[in-house]
Amino acid sequence: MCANQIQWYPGHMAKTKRNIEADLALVDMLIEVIDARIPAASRNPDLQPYTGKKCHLLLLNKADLASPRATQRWLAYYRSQGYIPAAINAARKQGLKELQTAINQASAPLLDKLQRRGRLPRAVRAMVVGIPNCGKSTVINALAPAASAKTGNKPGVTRGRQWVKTNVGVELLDTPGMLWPRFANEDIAFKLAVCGSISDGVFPIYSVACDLALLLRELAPKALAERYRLPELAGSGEEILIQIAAARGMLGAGGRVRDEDAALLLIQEFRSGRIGRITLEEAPAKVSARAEEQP
Ligand SMILES: Nc1nc2c(ncn2[C@@H]2O[C@H](COP(=O)(O)OP(=O)(O)OP(=O)(O)O)[C@@H](O)[C@H]2O)c(=O)[nH]1
Ligand SMILES: [Mg+2]
Repeated sequence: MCANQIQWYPGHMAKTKRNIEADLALVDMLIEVIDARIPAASRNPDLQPYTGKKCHLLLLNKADLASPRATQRWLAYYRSQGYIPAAINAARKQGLKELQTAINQASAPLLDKLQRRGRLPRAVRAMVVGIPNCGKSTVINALAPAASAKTGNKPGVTRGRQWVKTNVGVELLDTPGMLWPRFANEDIAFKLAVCGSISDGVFPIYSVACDLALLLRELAPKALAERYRLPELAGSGEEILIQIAAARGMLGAGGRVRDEDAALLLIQEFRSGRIGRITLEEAPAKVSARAEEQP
């Protein structure tokens, strides 16, 4: 497998990083949008230095594509780590009440401080940051009175910064998606690729799809078998792709099975949730029961 060859850090991301660092002085709060299917791999290590310095809200977006139970465990885990987390489906505007509660909780200390100093309450300013294509602009539009931020189903849609006013007491700064120069391991690169945060042209689609087939067989064998009517799930990733191609009638010249088409299909259908609601990584096990009970 050559997912370890995936390293994608286009020049504009270094600029995004510089802008984010400069703009941090202007905001009260960081809203870090992560992908609920990969709540660890979608966290940018370059943002770690700011954790604790600003109110830091962790938003598990695309929760509609993730396993609800796994999402609950991730929320409990991040709560136990001192974050204010919330899970939402920004595209359908679901979970906005929870998000509002999280924003209120995160901004309460700031508003208290203003009041103590005799200042008038003002809108809280938050910077929305995260990896490409995780739904930052969609989150902003879900909170704004009208769709203000450009969105699109590929990484790199937002190019510049943009302030958007909302009617929930917060002003949001949209930022371009940001990755980091070197992924710690190939597993992270693989997960970012299958969830759509790395441009399709930059990673080896076939080998990533083979790995995805194996991972789905491990995590959601029933959903995988049912989606493609696969009689058995034995064999390598390549063999599963061949079975998918055959089941879908993907045949080329001379009756050759077009497993490269199956590779693309598998990735696209995973991304759109057609195979099922699947979280690719589990929350660390050590979560106190108390944290899990909290709303
Ligand atoms: N299923 C699902 N799709 C979502 C959700 N939120 C956003 N999307 C989709 O994800 C894609 C990316 O959304 P954007 O809001 O453009 O993502 P972004 O993080 O701003 O992307 P960049 O600006 O490219 O970094 C779009 O096709 C959205 O419709 C969600 O909660 N669920
Ligand atoms: Mg955007």
